[in-house]
Amino acid sequence: MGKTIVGKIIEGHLMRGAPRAGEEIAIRIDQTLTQDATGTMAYLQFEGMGLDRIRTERSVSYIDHNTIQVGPENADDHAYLKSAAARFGAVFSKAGNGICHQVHLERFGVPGKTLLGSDSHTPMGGGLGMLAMGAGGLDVAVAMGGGAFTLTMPKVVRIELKGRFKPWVSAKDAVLKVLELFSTQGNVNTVFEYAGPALRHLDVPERATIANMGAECGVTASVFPSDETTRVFLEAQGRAAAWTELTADPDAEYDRTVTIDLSQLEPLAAAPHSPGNIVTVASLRGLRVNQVLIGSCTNASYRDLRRVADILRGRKVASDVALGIAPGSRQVMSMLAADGRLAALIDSGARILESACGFCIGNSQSPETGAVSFRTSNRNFEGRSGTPSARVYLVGPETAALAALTGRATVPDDVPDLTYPRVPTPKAYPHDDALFEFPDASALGKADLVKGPGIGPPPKNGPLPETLAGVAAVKVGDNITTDHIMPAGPRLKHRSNIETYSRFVFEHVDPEFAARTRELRDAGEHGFIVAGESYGQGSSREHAALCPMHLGVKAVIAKSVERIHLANLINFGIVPLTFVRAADYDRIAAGDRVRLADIRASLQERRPLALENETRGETIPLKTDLTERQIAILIAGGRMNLETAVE
Ligand code: MIC
Ligand code: SF4
Repeated sequence: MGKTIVGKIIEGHLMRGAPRAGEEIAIRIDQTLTQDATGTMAYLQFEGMGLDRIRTERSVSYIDHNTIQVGPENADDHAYLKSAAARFGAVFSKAGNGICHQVHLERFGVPGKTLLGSDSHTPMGGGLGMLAMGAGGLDVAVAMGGGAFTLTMPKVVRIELKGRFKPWVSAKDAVLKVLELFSTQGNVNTVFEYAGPALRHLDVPERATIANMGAECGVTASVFPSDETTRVFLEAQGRAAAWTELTADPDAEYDRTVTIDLSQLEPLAAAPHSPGNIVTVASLRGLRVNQVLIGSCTNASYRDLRRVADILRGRKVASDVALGIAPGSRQVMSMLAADGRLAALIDSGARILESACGFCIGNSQSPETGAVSFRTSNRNFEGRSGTPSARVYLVGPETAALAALTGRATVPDDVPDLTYPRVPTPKAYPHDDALFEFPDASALGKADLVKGPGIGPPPKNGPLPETLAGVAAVKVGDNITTDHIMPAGPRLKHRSNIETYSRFVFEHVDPEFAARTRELRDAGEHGFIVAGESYGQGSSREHAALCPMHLGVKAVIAKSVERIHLANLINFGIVPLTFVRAADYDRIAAGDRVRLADIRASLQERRPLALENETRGETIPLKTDLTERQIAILIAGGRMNLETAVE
């Protein structure tokens, strides 16, 4: 039987297990990336596990999330990460170099390699034919130390692309279509593998946009073949030697095949407050738009911004719209500067923002109360923009540029005098690697670690108690994202200080949660989180497990839990459980006294699990789908407590 691309990469990296969909496997990781908001904890854990140097082919530590630097916390983290990169042997990418995923694609990604990143949009590397996956910082730390990455062998869905985009329609609309077809739920342990005649017309940055937002469907990765287009891109980046061809065998078997005809697509948008809430821009026509932000790892390539500049050239942004543009990398910014398009953007009235995550993580550019904001980024969770009442629509760069000009949701028919600018694939990308610091053999193992006052060792959990007994500390609904659990924006600067950051757990869902749960912990009670479907979707931030752990949470009981968050819960010793009957969700209320007797023995002996709701005098059957390895981690109270964290 022929092999899929995913099958080929996994086979070449398999360290343990049988690559049959649904089974646990462990694979070798060739490259890792971290960013500053998750990387500080990842490197602290690397240190905490006693690891001495990086053993991957390439590990890069990016500074891109926390570049606002109000107060010393962010800069302290940057200084620590710089010193850790020198000591342990990572490449350090300074602030100003750009967003990790965009820069990694440009300068380091290699087709056929595995990439593990402490950021959920790491799958963007799939645009280059990598098996690129997001994970919690602890899993990435283990991979940096040479340890295997354990995952569930995914099902592979083939997405066949045919046809060609009409003018004003682009890669973002294609991936919004994928989101419409697959939604943000129910795609755990699946990989999307792209194929079909349309690939000829999609260059690497467009493929990367599509791979990037697979994360919103919850898939493990999205993978494109490595073909002539990939070779041309790598050559233009001065990295021709990194190219290898990688395609699926013609008789490869897929779990399912879906075809999308790009020529049938029209401009789409993800409406508030979910990336899966897909509507046509035509259905929004005339909607007043207050703010337009173009950037993020999804849509800030040279191709995207060149087109935006050509649309805006010689025109002015509507007087009641704020337009901000954040090029994805320093490379993109300097290309726009060199060809005069940066000037066209400035002349149009755009505010040029730093090449960083910035607005996307709610770190800046919060819109006015009740505003409608059109953004080219990938997440529009309620409140993520920093303005709880804002309505954020995710759109492609063309739709964003038109809205900036007119101040309204605009379809191409509304602007018949505008010609759609064509963008040729660049023959050469300028590559000045001056903002990277490459490891220097003489500093390896020697460079001093620089730790500001807020940077302490990561907290550890105790072993799992025999019995869990306490209170349902909070009850939340479906689609709770890691942004709900652990807000970013202004709170982001506390990422390396768990004691402070944990005060903000569920801040906007239940502002009393942190104080109440901490009190319970101090009174010797265990905290339980009760949730609906798809708990923990969104980011890879392990703080969404680490901080609840610090507050004494011992178990999450949900209808379903998303992949990366599930792994993070286990890594920090929080038991993830699901209802046998989804309707039993209604049989627990916040504040109920609950008990899971003999949890250690029950997990080890794989006995049926039952939650006693002492307040109601009822018993609720629960289940887990944990492997031996995961049970061992939970019993130990988290992966940091295992003697051999690096397997
Ligand atoms: C995000 O887009 O939510 C982030 C910020 O990039 C996160 C990582 C983080 O929380 O630091 C992600 O996607 O994993
Ligand atoms: Fe940064 Fe936004 Fe991409 Fe996350 S989604 S890596 S915050 S640009």
